[in-house]
Amino acid sequence: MIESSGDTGMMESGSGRRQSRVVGHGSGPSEALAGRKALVVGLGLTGRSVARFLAGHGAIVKATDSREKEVLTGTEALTEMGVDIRAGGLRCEDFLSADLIVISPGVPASHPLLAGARERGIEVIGGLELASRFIHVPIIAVVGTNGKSTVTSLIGEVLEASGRSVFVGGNIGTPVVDYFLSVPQADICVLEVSSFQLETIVEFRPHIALLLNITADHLERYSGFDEYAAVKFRVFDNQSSGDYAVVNAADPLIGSEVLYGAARRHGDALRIPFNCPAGAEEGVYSEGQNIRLNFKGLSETYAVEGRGLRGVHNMENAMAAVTALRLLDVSPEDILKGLRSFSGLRHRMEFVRVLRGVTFVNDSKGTNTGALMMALRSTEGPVVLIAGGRDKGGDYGVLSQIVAEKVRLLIGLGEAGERLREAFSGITEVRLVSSMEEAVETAACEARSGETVLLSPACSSFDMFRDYKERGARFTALVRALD
Ligand code: UMA
Repeated sequence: MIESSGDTGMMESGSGRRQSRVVGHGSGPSEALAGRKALVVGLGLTGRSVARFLAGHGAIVKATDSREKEVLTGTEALTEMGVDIRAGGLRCEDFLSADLIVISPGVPASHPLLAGARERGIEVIGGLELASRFIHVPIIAVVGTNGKSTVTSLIGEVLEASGRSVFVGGNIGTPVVDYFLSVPQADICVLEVSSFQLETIVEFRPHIALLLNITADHLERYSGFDEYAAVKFRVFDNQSSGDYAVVNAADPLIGSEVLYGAARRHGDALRIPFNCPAGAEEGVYSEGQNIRLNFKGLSETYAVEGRGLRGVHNMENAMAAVTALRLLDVSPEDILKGLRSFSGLRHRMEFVRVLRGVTFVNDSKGTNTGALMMALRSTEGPVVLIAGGRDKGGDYGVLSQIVAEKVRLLIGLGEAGERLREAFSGITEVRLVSSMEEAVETAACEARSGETVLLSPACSSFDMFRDYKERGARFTALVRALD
């Protein structure tokens, strides 16, 4: 069913404005998209996949990027499919001549060029919204400031091991629209969903939405913490009875918005709280290394063993994942097997080596203050911390106490170095360095037996590296080369 502008096709957009719906539920992509004039904004991973999908279903596609064509990758294949590449800047005329605009997560929904398009009733959505209109299998959406990738991977791995055909994607690295490349098409979708992706949802309705935690992040993009948090809660808004909202009961903001009291809002899904106080009659909680699960008449215990799920934060991650897996009818035996065999994620509290009694840990994926807090809480003994990178506007003050307790030396790296020095120099020793080489050399020289050298930057990597993976790989290689 294709609906063009007109009363029946009008709906709220991510920006709250009314806009027309070009593609809708109930029709296949070719039926909905053929002949439509689509503009794809951003030619990174998401934009390239979206452009391929739209062109493959008969849309007339332009794809634009602020960067010059020479530095973009993968555009030749799109040109061969008939996609008109408009590189080297975003132009107003491209925005106003489209029926449908699909933006990449890195492009804020508040981008000024989108306002004019919306005024004209042009639909503006993201890849998550676009793909989900054509995905007719249950979607599990994992949302939260930290732990998303771990929970997404754990759910995906256990489902697959239990014999289900699964697509795992989203913010974790595979664009959601790539679901349509899986052959045969998976019968369940597990998606890591970022706040950037949620900015542009309209009808996106996951069968199970998990909200793990909310702490300050991406304050360079939002007016403040409240706006960032409000975007995350949108994941529940289109859910109805028969769907599930799996939420962290120990997070006061999540509790007041989704679980308790008169202010409770956000959709009609059945709430399943995890991280409840021990002994809770309804919900999920931890006791030592065990998870106790009491809901929908179930009363079960799961032992969380194995290297991949160490640390307090991982107990919370495991509680969330086990809850979703039980809601999906995965057997307790398969879940226990999965908890034992899960090996954790690369660059997330990844053990590198022990040298002369010093343990080296790579947490390059820890790109905000909440992640650093969890990393420090999960590390035993004194820490030589390597932090810094591109500052994201977070308040380092929230880390004062834990840094005072655990960090003997802080090695500040990259653009955020000065802010780190200001925040922590009265609390612990701070030294600024100008490269990862210097950081590792200093750490190796200064750390004593029994201590941990932890790379957990609390910042993004883009001032010095392509991404957090390159940063983590450099750290790991340098640490392995130490003698
Ligand atoms: N661009 C413009 N104009 C702009 C902004 C961006 O033209 O105003 C262009 C850039 O020049 C670039 C392209 O857009 O060519 C990049 O698009 P993008 O930033 O959306 O990146 P993708 O490669 O499409 O990757 C995105 C996610 N990136 C972001 O959310 C920033 C990836 O998450 C995700 O893995 C991928 O889609 C697949 O789904 C990364 C991320 O950093 C890991 N996410 C944030 C986080 O985890 O904190 C939210």
